[in-house]
Amino acid sequence: MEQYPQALTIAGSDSDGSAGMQADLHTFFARKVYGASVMTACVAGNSYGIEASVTLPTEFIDKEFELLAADYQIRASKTGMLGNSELIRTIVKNYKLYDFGPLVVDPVIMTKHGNMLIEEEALATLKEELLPLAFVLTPNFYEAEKLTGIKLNTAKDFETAALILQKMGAKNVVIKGAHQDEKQIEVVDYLLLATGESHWLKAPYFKTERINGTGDSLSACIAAELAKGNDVLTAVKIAKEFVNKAIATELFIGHKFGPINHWAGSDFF
Ligand code: PXL
Repeated sequence: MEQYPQALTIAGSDSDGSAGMQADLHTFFARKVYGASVMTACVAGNSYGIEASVTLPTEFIDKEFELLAADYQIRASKTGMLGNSELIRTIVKNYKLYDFGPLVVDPVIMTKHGNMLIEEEALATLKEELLPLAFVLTPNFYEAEKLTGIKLNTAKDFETAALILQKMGAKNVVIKGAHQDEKQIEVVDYLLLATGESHWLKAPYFKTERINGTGDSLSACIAAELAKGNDVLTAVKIAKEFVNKAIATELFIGHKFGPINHWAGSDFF
């Protein structure tokens, strides 16, 4: 194995550095993995919200893939913001063309501020064309409801939703639990492995508004750990611990929904 394995984020740029591609690259760096990036879109925002976004031309995205494939040895990849059906199809086409390792799909739908990062019409393309390529799929509670069409109220609902997502083609599924209120003492995620084995993964709940980029960082950390050759269960457990540390060690940058602290999760195995 290389000194620093290479991983790829296929995502949108977030100008304040807290989420999207920047959160992925912070995560790769913190976990000692070299990060390459295929940019799909750019958003202009800060810790109060997002005010504008653009998508990049698909021919440009093709070039990003082509040049990386000609030179780098990507061991694992992840997707973040995908914007619309045309972008999703471009990514699917390129991902099938080259060997960029196992793919972690974070089906990003909405930001913490409530901005949509994907057009409603593109959800069907995401489900039908990208989801079957997912080695690991990491929807949050809301995204899992949107993708499966079922309400997640009980533990049984999580199990049913994960099975539906596996039937759609995702090999391993992590559904991230809801963050409810200040009485909540733990956050519980559900992992269904390709083998059928399942795990409830618990972590202490930490009340803070500095939570931008948590989902991006979790999926990036899973990709980083897969790039090192770890199995899915190990990768997901490390990613949860990484994000918990990054949330619990607050970083005071920006005034509202600020970034998590990627440095805090860089110093364990
Ligand atoms: O955290 C979701 C996310 C993903 N990608 C981009 C973002 C955000 C949230 O702000 O800006 C580019």
